[in-house]
Amino acid sequence: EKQQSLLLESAARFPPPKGVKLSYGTAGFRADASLLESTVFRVGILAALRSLKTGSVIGLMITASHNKVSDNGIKVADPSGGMLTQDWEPFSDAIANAPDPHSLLQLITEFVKKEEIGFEGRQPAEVLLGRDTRPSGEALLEAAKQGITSIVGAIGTDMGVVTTPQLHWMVRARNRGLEASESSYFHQLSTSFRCLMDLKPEGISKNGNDATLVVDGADGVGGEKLEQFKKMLTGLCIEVRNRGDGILNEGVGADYVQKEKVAPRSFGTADAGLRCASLDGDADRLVYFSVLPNENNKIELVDGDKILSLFALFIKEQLSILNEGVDKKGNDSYQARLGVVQTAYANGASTDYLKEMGLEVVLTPTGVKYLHEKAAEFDIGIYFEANGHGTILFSEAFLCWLEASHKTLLSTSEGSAKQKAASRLLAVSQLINQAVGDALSGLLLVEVILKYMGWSIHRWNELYHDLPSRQLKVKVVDRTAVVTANAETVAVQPIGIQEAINVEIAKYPRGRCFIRPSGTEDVIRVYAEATSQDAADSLASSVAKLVD
Ligand code: 16G
Ligand code: ZN
Repeated sequence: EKQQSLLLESAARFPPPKGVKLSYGTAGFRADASLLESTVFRVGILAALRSLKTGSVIGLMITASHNKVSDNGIKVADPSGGMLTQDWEPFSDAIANAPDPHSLLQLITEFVKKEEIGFEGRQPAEVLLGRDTRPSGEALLEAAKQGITSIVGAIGTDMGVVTTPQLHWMVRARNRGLEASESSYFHQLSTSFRCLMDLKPEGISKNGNDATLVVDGADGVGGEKLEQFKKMLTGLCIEVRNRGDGILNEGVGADYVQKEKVAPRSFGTADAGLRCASLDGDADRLVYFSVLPNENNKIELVDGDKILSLFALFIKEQLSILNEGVDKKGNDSYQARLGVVQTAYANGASTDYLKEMGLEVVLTPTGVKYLHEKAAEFDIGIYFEANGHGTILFSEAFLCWLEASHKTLLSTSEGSAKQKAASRLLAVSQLINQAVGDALSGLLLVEVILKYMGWSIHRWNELYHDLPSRQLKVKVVDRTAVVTANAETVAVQPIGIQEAINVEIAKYPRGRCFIRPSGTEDVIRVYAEATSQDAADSLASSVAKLVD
């Protein structure tokens, strides 16, 4: 009863906005910040319940990523540090839209019963809270805290302004009994980075990548953090621009650079040829680019697909060093299953390249939760969206084997090629975020690999040539009218539309095109690819007409 009155009382302080229906979407709730207080409060309740249910620490991140500064959002990190389990999404939609405190209480009571969530005898719920640099973040974080503490005994721990991947990393660390602070995060990344830098092969020519890396911080949290962190990085010189003086995500950031294919604000022809990178507003996306000379802000874009290809190349090389001379049935060998996961947005040339490398390539629908889940099925699963969100996951079984064999190699053949390959893979598993895509750790791994290969950004970009592509969006009354299948490559509804799309595709050599409802905006997205930009443009626009 105490619990019930506490909930009713606090819910009364956060009335939902009238006439707005919110949905958890691909990556949590997102809307204009002024509409979100009650939603965030309610997600606070959900996080406390999730913590009770799992007996673990849960995370809440207040961010709207690459969206405009007046927007905000909230997403939940599960005990592993990954996204909230999909089974709880319907409950989060339901409570976000409950019209009044009583209906909210009723939904919660039913859900607690159904999920058999116990309140007594357990350790109290604990939720780690973080937010990006948006001005609305502070008040929303307070609302989330009030939601958490409206569950008796639950604690909300404020981690302050952090990147999304930092918060996910902290949740994961806490649940593994490790210290969850920003300094332990920086320490782990810088230590594994140094280890990898020390393991560079001898005699690799220094091929132009000793120059400074110039980073666009999107005027958000990532730029701020990198400016702090770079002092801990030996052997890498970084200049951070757009550290927060300008408007968040406005003409800056990974989303802008990847979609518009132009240099962000504060970059221009004076930077032509330099190795540059761009983070998004909450630093979970990363793309590289290089400004072209004399071409008003045009760039050579090195997107998520190419980061994935670079990672895959490096990991595959280390695995083959480890397996050299070991026959397939060898006792001390471990045939690690390496797999890569992409979405339909991956450039067709990247998929061809990865397949030619002999890799297993799997497609999933858009959204980190799908890619992550798939990648976790491999011993080493590398996933990336073309937009720059991705990471590398290592299975526990493989890491166990790797640690053991690293120990044996250390005692028998210290300094051997195999021992170094094992050290490198272990360091990568420490460097790269195991919870979610992380621009800061991804950037460090890219830098290490470029050093290792002795490659410039141009050499890297030459791995394969992107097919020209075009993305369009079509505003529609009801985006749910489009239903897709096969990782969004086929539209099964409206009936007949796929056949019509196929007729258009057939007009272009190497043409590829798909449509899907956006998970974050009221639009249908169109993606088209062909052998020339004109062809990709015209394929996209003729398919967009079919949707309209
Ligand atoms: C969200 C997703 C991102 C996806 C994008 C697609 C997460 C953490 N983020 O930002 O992975 O690419 O949505 O947006 O899952 P769309 O559905 O509007 O095209
Ligand atoms: Zn983001």
